[in-house]
Amino acid sequence: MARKKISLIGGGQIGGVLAQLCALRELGDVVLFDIVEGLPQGKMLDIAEVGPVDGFDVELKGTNSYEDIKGSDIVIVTAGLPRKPGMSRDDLIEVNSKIMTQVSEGIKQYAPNSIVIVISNPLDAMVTLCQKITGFPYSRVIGQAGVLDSARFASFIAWELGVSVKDVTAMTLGGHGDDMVPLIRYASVNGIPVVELLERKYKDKAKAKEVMDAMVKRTRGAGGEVVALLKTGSAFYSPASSAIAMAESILKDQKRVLPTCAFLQGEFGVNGYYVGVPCVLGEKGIERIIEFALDAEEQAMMDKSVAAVKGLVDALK
Ligand code: A3D
Repeated sequence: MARKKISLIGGGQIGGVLAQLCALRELGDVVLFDIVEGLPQGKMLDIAEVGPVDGFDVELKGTNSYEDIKGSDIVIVTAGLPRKPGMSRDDLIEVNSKIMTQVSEGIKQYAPNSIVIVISNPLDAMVTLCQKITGFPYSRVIGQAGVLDSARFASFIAWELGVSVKDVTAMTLGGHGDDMVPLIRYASVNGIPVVELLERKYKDKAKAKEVMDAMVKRTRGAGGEVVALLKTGSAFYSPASSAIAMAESILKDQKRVLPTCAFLQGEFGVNGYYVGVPCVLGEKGIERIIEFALDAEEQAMMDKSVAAVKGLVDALK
């Protein structure tokens, strides 16, 4: 059986960490593409030379030529500018649309059978554009945002309750913007509702709600919190790890249920837009969208988030 091939378009902060994670986990051979000459070659040489120390053995290639992505099973796209302090993700739409157009044409020509995971912002609009230009089936063009947003929500819950992050389950739905939808009702510690645990901790329902609301607010602004601290770019370790979880589920046909930016055709009352929802990820990409009932409050938050996505996608036209 041939080794899997993973191509990474964009050799910046996230691209470099993606390459290293692919190597450490021996997910397959890796190609890192960037338009800056020497950057992807230098990063891949740097990572490759530590194979004897880390004990991985995969082929790593840096390139400025799209031809090298031929035969890719998965392509992960991070090409595009990141935010600076004070910017919203949406402020990136004009410049990153141009980049995404070029990138998608390259993928269409040289990796027509690949599954594409987009990370570039504004995420929901960039995935939409990538699917339009490649013309690939919706199941093969997806976006990473929800795995990271959910991990941030879960981290804040674990820190608040003083329990291991490993035992917290939490999920966010909707667009990757300030209106994302952290699902309070389904957040749990090994199945025990977080709301109940907060109420027991504070012995006061109002205080418990206040604490939960603060965690929801922090989750929605978590990307901006990192941007404000870094000052020169946005989060890169966490989006890379999140996309690798999705890629691994696809490459190993694990069928994990991960929040994924997926094209909806009626699910959750949304038609014709890419929005974050739980999906089964396997060898075919999105194999199933998992639908479940939202209560009135959750549906209202979802509708608001989808309205923001629509505004953004309509701005592409
Ligand atoms: P950065 O370190 O600037 O890397 C971007 C790379 O893209 C640079 O190396 C550029 O040279 C390269 N590039 C520019 N134009 C092209 C092109 N036409 N073709 C190929 N490569 C090109 O940014 P980063 O890695 O920190 O972030 C990358 C993107 O991810 C940004 O748009 C961020 O906003 C976004 N991001 C998304 C998330 C999500 O969770 C969705 C999180 C964090 C960042």
